[in-house]
Parts: sequence; C-alpha cells; structure tokens
Amino acid sequence: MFTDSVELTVSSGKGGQGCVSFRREKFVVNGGPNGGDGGKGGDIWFKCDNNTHTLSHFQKKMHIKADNGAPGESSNMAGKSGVKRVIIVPPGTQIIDMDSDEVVFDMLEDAQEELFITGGRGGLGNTHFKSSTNQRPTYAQPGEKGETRKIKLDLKLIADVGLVGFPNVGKSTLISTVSNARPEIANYEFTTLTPKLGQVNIGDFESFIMADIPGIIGGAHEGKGLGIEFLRHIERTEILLFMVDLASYRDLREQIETLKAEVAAFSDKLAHSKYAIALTRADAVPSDELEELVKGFLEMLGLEATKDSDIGFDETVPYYIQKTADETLGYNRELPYFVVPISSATNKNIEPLKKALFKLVQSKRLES
Ligand SMILES: Nc1nc2c(ncn2[C@@H]2O[C@H](COP(=O)(O)OP(=O)(O)OP(=O)(O)O)[C@@H](O)[C@H]2O)c(=O)[nH]1
Ligand SMILES: [Mg+2]
Repeated sequence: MFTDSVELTVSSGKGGQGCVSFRREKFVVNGGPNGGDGGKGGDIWFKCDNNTHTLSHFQKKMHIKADNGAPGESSNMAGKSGVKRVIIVPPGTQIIDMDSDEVVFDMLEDAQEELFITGGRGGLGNTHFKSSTNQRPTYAQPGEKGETRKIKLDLKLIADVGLVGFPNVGKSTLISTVSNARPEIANYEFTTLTPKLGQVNIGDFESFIMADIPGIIGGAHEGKGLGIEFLRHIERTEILLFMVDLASYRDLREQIETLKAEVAAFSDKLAHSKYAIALTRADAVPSDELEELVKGFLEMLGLEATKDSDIGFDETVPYYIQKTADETLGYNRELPYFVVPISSATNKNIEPLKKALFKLVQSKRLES
C-alpha cells in the first residue's frame, strides 16, 4: 500500500559528569575548587532529504543514540558536548510518538530540520558549590540523563499522477501496463479495494509515480460504492488522470461530470489540480463509431481536435492536447491538458500517454 513504516528507539545523549578538583600550585596550600562542568549530551534531530525515497536504510528495531557529553575536567575545563545525531528521512515521512500515537513532525520540505529530543545537561563542576561556609566542596553534579523515545516513521508516498474513474474502466490494467505495479484486474466492479502505487519509467533515468485507486460512483461522497475516503491517498497528488470508459453502459458525459463533482465534493484542492482525460478501451468500440464518440466528447467539453507531432499520439483518431504544459506559456488549467483515446489491450496511445503525463509532471515539478 502507500505507507512504508519502521519502528525505532532513539535516545539523546547523557550530560557529562561535573568534575571535583582543586587548585594545586606551588605556594598555594589547599587551593580552591576548579572542577569544570560536564558537556551537554547530543540532541536527536530529523532532517528531510529529497534524495532519499525509502525507509530501507533503517533496520527493524534499530536504536539510534546521540553521543554523551564528556565529563568536566580540572582547571575549570568544561567537558565536550556530545555530537548530535541527525536522522535523514525522505519527504512525506511522519514521525509518530508510539506512546501517545501523536504525529510529532510531518517532514515535507527538502532540508526541513526538526529538533526532536535534547541531550541531558552537563553536571556542574565543584567550582559552582563553593560558598562562605564550604570553601572546599567535594561535590559536583552528575550529568542529566538523556531521553529515550519509541517512535514510528510512516512514509506516505506522494504520487505524481492519480487515476480517477468509475469501476471497471481499466485503471488497474493501465497502471500494470505502464508501471511496475501489479494490481488485480478483473471484469467486475470494485476489483481494486486498496490504493496501489507504480513507478512509470521514462527512458533510462526519469520516472514518475502513478496511483491506482478504487473506482468512484455517483454519491461516493455520501458513502456510495466504496466511498471516496481513499481519495485522501491522492490528496497530495498534483495531477489527476480521469479515465472515461468508451465501452461502458454509462455515457461519457455522465462519467466525467460525476467524477469531477465527486472529486470536488471531497476536496477543493483536488478539484483544482491539473488534469487530463484518457478515453479507455478504444479497441472495444467499432472504429467508425470511435471517431464519432471522441468528437462528441470533445465538443461537449467545448474543445476542438488538435495535432501535436511532438508527443506522437495516433493520428487516425481525433484527440486534443494543449500547446504546452508550461503555465508560463499559456497552459490553461481549467481545461484538460489532453483528451485522448487509449487502449491498454492494443497499446494504442500508451507510450505517448506516458510522455504527455510526464510533461505535466515536469511542469509541476518546475513550479515547486
Ligand atoms: N478491451 C479492453 N479491455 C480492457 C482494457 N483495459 C482493461 N480492460 C478490461 O476491463 C476490465 C476491468 O479492468 P480493470 O483494470 O480491473 O478496471 P478498474 O478500473 O481497475 O476496475 P476497479 O478496480 O473495479 O475500479 C478487465 O476485464 C480488463 O481486462 C482495454 O484497453 N481494452
Ligand atoms: Mg482496479
């Protein structure tokens, strides 16, 4: 599923012991106290790093400790402070205190740093305890103990593209065609019960994350079907791919209007996400009807069929794509970035679909 999780114990360092010592110099008999303070124990910090994507660098039941402070020394020399430990986590990691079940930090921004527990204070050396009644204190403070906490790291992966469609329109089939995800696929509604993520590779070096979620039906926001609670898994997703089934008994207008209304009922932010539309199962409609269906759908949205040699969509069927996904060059996010018929069965427009989605993902990454 979406969360990867690991349990850890973390401890800040113990403060160093204060020192008991006395001046010993030539001609000075019974010199005064000069024991230095102990060093402070090391703190535990968390740091968010965009170059980390998993929690796999943590072993199960790991115990991470910061260094203890060094004890104070004679001649009023303070002990060295313990070195802090900085725990590196990927963006999207929540740090949860296991005793209270409370989310302590939500690590989202690259380079975000949070102090979790401070190290113990160093003990005071005997110099501090000198008084008129006690000129030679033989007492120094012990260092304060460090803190130990049991925590859980929950990585909530953030998908780039979320698939939104009625049940049985081919969402899981698409994600298994273009990514490494292998969800269950079957010819009945609500096959998918839990969200799944897949990585879509573009060439050798680039990729984006796609999320397959259960199907949505009208009234989902009131709990019909599986409801829309799982939309929370794609709440941080910036791009939606609406999937509208050409071969469904539900007409195309009903599908897109219902989906958009349900998404809007769930979240205002999702309702304003960048989006595109895939018309699925194009192979299941006779080719002469296909053209009419697609044209009718574009017309309903107030769009005209376009051409774009750059992406490489199949030119034998109509489709629509905006000139560029780059907002500064006039991308209109009220309209879909593209509307294109696809077929996972015959691979129609599948490669260009990946390419076009990746353009949208890149435009999004440039913005943030
Ligand atoms: N002809 C044809 N059938 C397809 C295509 N894509 C998917 N299907 C079939 O459509 C049915 C539903 O596919 P799924 O991928 O499970 O659909 P889903 O949208 O994930 O469905 P839920 O998980 O129930 O919401 C299966 O029988 C698939 O084999 C396609 O491109 N062409
Ligand atoms: Mg499915």
